Amino acid sequence: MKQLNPFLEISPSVNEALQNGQPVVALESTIISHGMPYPDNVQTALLVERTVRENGALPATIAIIGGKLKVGLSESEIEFLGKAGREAAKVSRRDAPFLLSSGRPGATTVASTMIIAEMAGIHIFATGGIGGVHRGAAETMDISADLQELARTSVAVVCAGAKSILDLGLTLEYLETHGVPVIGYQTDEFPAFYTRHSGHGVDYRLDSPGEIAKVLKIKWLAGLAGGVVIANPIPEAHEPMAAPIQAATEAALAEALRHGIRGKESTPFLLGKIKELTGGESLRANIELVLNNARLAAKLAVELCAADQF
Ligand code: PSU
Ligand code: MN
Repeated sequence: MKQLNPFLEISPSVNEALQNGQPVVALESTIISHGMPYPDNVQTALLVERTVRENGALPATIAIIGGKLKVGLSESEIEFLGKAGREAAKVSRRDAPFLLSSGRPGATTVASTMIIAEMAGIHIFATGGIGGVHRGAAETMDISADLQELARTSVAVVCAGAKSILDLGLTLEYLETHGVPVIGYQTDEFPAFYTRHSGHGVDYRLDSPGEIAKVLKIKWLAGLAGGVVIANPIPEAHEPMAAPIQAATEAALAEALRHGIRGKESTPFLLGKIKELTGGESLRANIELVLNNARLAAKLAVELCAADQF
């Protein structure tokens, strides 16, 4: 039934795992093309895949290539997207049909990765940070389509919270309005991506993958469709000093304003600037937190499969 969508192309190994009810973790590709520089992006993407495997699940990196919604990329496809960088399109829900039509390569954001994961029957997804309500959104209306997708698509997104380029308070309000639960993994606080603390609370704190899997299972069995945010703070050992990150964030925001950067360019521009301003420090943290999310997502996928008996 999954194969009825003529645009969906699931790799043989991912397809076999899904048919056999084995744990699979979805991974996005905008983080590869637009989120990190080459070649760190490719090395990280492959290391994330390996980390998922080492923790008992099969990775399925998602992108739009050759007019197909691809679930499970080969190493050479990951290399291709990493080299393409911003030459690849950044694809959210609205963009997907145009990439399918033109056949051009597209890297999927959290929103479009969720859509394609759900089509394939994958319910756990690991990334770095989700998009959110941008600062000044009352004027600009810049609210990531990721939030709307979380409202409607039944995929749990494991992330390190969201970056403070965003208005984290408004992001949490938006999620509340749209009925998206925010679970803190071993934390009471919503993490701010590079840093463990934001001053904002989570809705529910759960301390083990098993407890989280149980809630996910029950939510979807009970007919409550929609996504879940699982906020997993960067490990203390890899957390950079807050002050330089904060200073770089403010400087990046000011520069974006000066250059009139907006729309889909906004997030990649800010990420690139912060990286530049903090040197290797923010990139190192970024890689560590993604690996940490891949570990938790794999464990969750394992528990979710095990939870099938109830
Ligand atoms: N936040 C990050 N790193 C990222 C992104 C967000 O810390 O790479 C990417 C993700 O793919 C996310 C997208 O889905 O940016 C959000 O973009 P926008 O704000 O334009 O919706
Ligand atoms: Mn936006």
